[in-house]
Amino acid sequence: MSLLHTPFFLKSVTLRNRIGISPMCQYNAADGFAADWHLVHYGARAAGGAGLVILEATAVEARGRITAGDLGIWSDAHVEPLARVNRFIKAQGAAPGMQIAHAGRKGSTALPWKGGAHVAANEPGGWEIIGPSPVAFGASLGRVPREMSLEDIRAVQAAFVAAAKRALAAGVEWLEVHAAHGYLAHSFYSPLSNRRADNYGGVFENRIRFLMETVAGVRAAWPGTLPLTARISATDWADAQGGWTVEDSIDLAKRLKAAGVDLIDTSSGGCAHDAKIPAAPGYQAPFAERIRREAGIATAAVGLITGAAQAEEIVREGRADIVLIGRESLRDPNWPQRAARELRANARALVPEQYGRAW
Ligand code: FNR
Ligand code: 531
Repeated sequence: MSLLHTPFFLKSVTLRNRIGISPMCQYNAADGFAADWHLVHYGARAAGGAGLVILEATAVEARGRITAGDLGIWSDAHVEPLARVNRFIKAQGAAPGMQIAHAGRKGSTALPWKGGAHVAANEPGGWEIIGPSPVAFGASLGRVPREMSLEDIRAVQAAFVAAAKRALAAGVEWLEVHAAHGYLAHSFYSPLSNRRADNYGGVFENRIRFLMETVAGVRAAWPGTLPLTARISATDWADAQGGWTVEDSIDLAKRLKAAGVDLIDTSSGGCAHDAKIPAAPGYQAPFAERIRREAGIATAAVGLITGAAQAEEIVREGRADIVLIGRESLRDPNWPQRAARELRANARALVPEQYGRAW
C-alpha cells in the first residue's frame, strides 16, 4: 500500500496524494500577469496527477520581483488571470497553491537564460532593490540594497497581507510565504545579511521579527480553515561563518506553528552566495524530518526527489508529510501517475478521462 498515494488533510483542504509540485519561477509574465503559458504549464502538472500545485514565487509588489518576468499579485487586475489557472488546477483534482514572495536584495535581475545578472535601477527592466542592510548578495554582483526604513518594512508587510487577500480571491487554497533562498524574509533572519542595530536586527528574536510580523498579518487575513505554510531555508550551509543553522530553524518552526502556520516547507541555502551545498538525492529531507519531529509541525520535503520509491520512503519513514517535486516535474509532468504505477497504486485514478485509453 503506497503511503505516497494516500490523502493528506491540512485544515479543510484534502490533497488526493502526498505529491506537490514545488514552486518554480517561469519568468514568463508581463507586468506580473499570468497568461497562456501559466495555464498550460500548471494545468499539465495538475492533469499529471499531483495532489498540490504550488504556483511560483508571486511578487507582493513590483520591486519584489526577481526578474521582470515574475508573476505578481500586487494589483487587483492580477487576480482573474490567476483565477483562470487555479480553476483549471482544481478541476483536475489538484489543490491550487501559491507562494507569495519578495525578492529583496536579490531582485532586479535579467532572465536566467539571459545571464541572470543584476540590472541597475536606472537601466531598462531594473529597479531599486531593498533589504535589511546595505549588504550585497555576492559582492561581485555589485548590487547593494537600500537599507529598509521602518516605513519600508510596514509597506512590504502590508503588501504581503494584501497579496493574501488577492490570493483568496484568485481561488488559492494553500498559501505559502516565501521565507527561503536568500529573498527578503530570509535575508532578515540570516545573520549573514542582516546587520541592523534596531529591533529588526541583532539577536534571533529581532532577526525573525520581520517574518513573524508578516506571518501574523497574513494569518489574520487568510481564512483559518485554509492552510498557511512557510518555505524556509533550514540552513545557510555557512555554520563556520555564523550563518543560520538547523537549530535556528527548529526554534523558528516552533514559533511559526504558534503563530498559526500549518506546515513548514523545508528547503535550504540561497543567502551565502559562496556556500558549498552538498546536493544529493533527498539531501534536504533530514531537515524536514528534524523540524517535523522536534517542532511538532507538518513538513514538506523537497530537493532532488526524483524516484517513486525515494518519495515513498520519505513519507513512510515520517520524514515529511508531503514531498514536493521540482525539476523532475519539468521533465515529466505525469510523474505522479508514473509513481502510482511503479508503487502499484491506482494510477488510472490520476489520469484524465480523455487520456484513459492510453493507460
Ligand atoms: C526553482 N525553485 C524555486 N523555489 C521557490 O521557493 N520558489 C520559486 O519560485 C522557485 N523557482 C524555481 C525555478 C526553477 C526553474 C527551479 C529549477 C527551481 C526551487 C524549487 O522549488 C526546488 O526547491 C528546487 O529546485 C529543488 O527541488 P528539485 O528541483 O531538486 O526537485
Ligand atoms: C534556486 C534556488 C534554490 C535553493 C536556494 C537558492 C536558489 N532558485 C530559487 C528560486 C528562483 C530560481 C532558482 C526562488 O526561490 C524564487
